Amino acid sequence: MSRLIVISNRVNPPADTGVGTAGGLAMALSAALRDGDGVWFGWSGQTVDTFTGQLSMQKIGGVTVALMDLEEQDLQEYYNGFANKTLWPLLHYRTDIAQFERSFEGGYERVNRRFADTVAPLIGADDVIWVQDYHLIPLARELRRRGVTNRIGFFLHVPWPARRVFETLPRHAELVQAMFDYDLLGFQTEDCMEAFADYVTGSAHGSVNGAGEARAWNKRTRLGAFPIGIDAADFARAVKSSTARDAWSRIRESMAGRKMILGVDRLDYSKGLEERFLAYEQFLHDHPDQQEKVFLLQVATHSRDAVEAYQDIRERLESVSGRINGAYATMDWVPLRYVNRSYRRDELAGIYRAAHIGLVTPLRDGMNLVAKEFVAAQDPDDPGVLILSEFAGAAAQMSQALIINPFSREEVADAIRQALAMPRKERCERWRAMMDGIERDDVGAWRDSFVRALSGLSAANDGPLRPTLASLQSA
Ligand code: GDG
Repeated sequence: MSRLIVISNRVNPPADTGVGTAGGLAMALSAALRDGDGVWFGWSGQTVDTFTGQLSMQKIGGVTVALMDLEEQDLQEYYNGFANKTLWPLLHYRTDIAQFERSFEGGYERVNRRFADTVAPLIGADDVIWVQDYHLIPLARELRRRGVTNRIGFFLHVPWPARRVFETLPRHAELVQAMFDYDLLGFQTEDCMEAFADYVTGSAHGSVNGAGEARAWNKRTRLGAFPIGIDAADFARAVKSSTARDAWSRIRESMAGRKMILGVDRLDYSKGLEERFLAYEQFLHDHPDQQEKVFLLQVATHSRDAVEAYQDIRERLESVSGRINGAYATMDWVPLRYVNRSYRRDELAGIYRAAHIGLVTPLRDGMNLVAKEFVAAQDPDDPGVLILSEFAGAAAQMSQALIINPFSREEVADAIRQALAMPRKERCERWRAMMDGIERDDVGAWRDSFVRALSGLSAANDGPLRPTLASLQSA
């Protein structure tokens, strides 16, 4: 029997969907695998003195997981190193802070070999393998070297950058060449897929045809855009839970009639938090009549604390938020509530619902699930307004949001003003159009469309597909 084997760096499904974790990939994968007969393989998050390759199989929150431990050196060189100090900034256009060290690269290759050694014995003849994200780009090459001939697909959760940006990575061609050992490469947006195609034709002197077939290094693979969604039905349940209702009441009470602008992000420099704070300051400056009538609640959960760039952004945010509150706060009004703790997922649903504006302003983002969760949590009869960065993958699907350039304080400040004044009828119309898309293109649809394209099944009885997928499968 054919199973789906999903492989990602961390395997951390929430034990209870109401609790959740901060991180888009974990939420999406646990939703995609829950109650199916698939297996989710990857790192346990634990380190040991010497790598053993031993697997621990468990069932967590309805998902079968296979976990292995890594060594401390792996954590430093592969995870904190190549993944989070080299690739993450590079893929988010931050060549200024990307670090290139050979030890990182060596650790990355070693851990990818360890993943391959450990998972290969689990793979049955008919299994379909789906590798997730930038941590594991060379994994298909390692599996092929070990004789694995199964279908293997790869999905990139983060952006694929412009060609000349990617070329700043030393030995970039080796990494892309390894991607040609996958049968299917999935991107969040058409834009990212086209940027990859541009690399193939411009840097690798290969070709990409109209059906998404890419050829280079005497190999071929398929390209497709598969925008990820949220578990809309599960989120609707979370919004109705008593925990969500309690959180809603608590925050509404604390609002004292003021309007709430809300940001929810992992504390990451790609999320544009400093620019967001400065844009909000601009809004307060430009609209003195609005002071004391609004406040910004920013929930920013600590993330990747071991990486210096994350310590830097934390310090900058503490300083900017302190300055704004120092300049504008009054006896009974704090303009910026900056919170570094994380909330249960169902509490978060209640907080989203209480907000008048969702402020989602990443400088670069593969998709951004917060934008979708914010919309999914709204009251259909009186929804809040989403302000969304044009550089989030979500903007390609959510054109009814107020789309802004997050680098322009004035543009973001104007959008806040527009959102606060937006009539209910217009809010409802924009919300309905976005909500239809969220319900239709949910995480199940994302999984099914990717797996179907990878398995090469006929789309004839499976309803409409996006044009890219349709052309992929008829090719
Ligand atoms: C990567 C890509 C892509 C946040 N704070 C809390 C909390 N969260 C949850 C949110 C959301 C998730 O974390 C964040 O997802 P995003 O998609 O916004 O961002 P990344 O973590 O950077 O995810 C991204 C995603 O992968 C999926 O492909 O969209 O572009 O960068 O679900 O709700 N959850 C809880 N408490 C918090 O305080 N429980």
